[in-house]
Amino acid sequence: MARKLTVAAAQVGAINRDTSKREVVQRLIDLLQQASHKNVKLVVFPEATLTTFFPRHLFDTQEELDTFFEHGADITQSTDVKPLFDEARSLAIDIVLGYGERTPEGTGYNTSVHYSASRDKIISKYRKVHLPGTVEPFKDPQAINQLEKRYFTPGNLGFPAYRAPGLVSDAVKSVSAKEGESTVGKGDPILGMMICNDRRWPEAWRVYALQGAELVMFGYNTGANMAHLWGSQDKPMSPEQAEQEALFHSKLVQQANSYMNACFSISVARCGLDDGKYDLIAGSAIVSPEGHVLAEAKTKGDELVVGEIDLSDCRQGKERTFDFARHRRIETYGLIPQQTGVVEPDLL
Ligand code: CDT
Repeated sequence: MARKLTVAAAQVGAINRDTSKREVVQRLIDLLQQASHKNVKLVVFPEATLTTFFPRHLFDTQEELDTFFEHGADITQSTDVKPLFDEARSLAIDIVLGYGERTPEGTGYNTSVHYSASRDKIISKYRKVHLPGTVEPFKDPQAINQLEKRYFTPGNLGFPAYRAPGLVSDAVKSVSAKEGESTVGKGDPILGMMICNDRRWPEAWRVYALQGAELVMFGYNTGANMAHLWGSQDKPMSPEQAEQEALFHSKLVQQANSYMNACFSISVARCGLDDGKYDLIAGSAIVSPEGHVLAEAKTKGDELVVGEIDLSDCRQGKERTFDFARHRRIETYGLIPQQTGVVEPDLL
């Protein structure tokens, strides 16, 4: 049974430190309008879409830092961002949006939400689990900081897969399911969100796959030349080589994990040269459950990457090579939830 859906990665190019949220939101609305002309039903925006990637900066005041976050319990009502949700509703397009979330209690999270146009509300929220970087800035003034561990708390919502209504036709619902007949692979799409660095961690993908995820979506801000974090200062690379390497790893983890978890994935970059000096990779892509790139960005700026996917293509992997119920051997995986760091065998 085909379960077809047209999706898009809405890649967003350079955003400077002083670019206003209102200006960014207008660019996102332009991308949404392009999506509407291509019959797209689901658009994924990047990590921390609304501002420059602020964790690279150390701020003098909490007040200034707070301007980069969204405050309040419901982002759909946030003054600067509401026009985006209004546009999504009127175009009948679901959106996934990353942003800095400041909770009413004052905790900062790197967050992503799925807004369902048919329900006119947020149907799922994800908070980034794997925060990269450091708490303190690097001593080297030339280094580009990544202060996510300073500004955000690790996500406390786990990796919650969810079903999104209104995206595929003829989805079997709990009320319409026939008694005794399997509903596996016939319901509304099963989705999961991650954010940037999470994509490099197979545990995150596997937890979604264990919930039957058919499409994993994530935005990213990945430095094109982050020698202090990647460690490439030990093996000097030209800026061009460093960018190619960062792009290679980004595609590698997306293609490999899509294949190993038999799911589609959409990756979407915040990219380009922020403030004329902070370079972020592009490379937004839609990848199939067999690990093939179906569509990818051609530029390093605002660009809509569109693909038609058929969620029934996940069945091949989920029912054969990666039929977890038949082939996983959980009696041998005990270390995974027991141990964080590496413990090597005793020396000989
Ligand atoms: N934004 C984000 O998570 N960026 C990270 C940088 C990692 S630096 C080791 C990424 O995984 O792309």
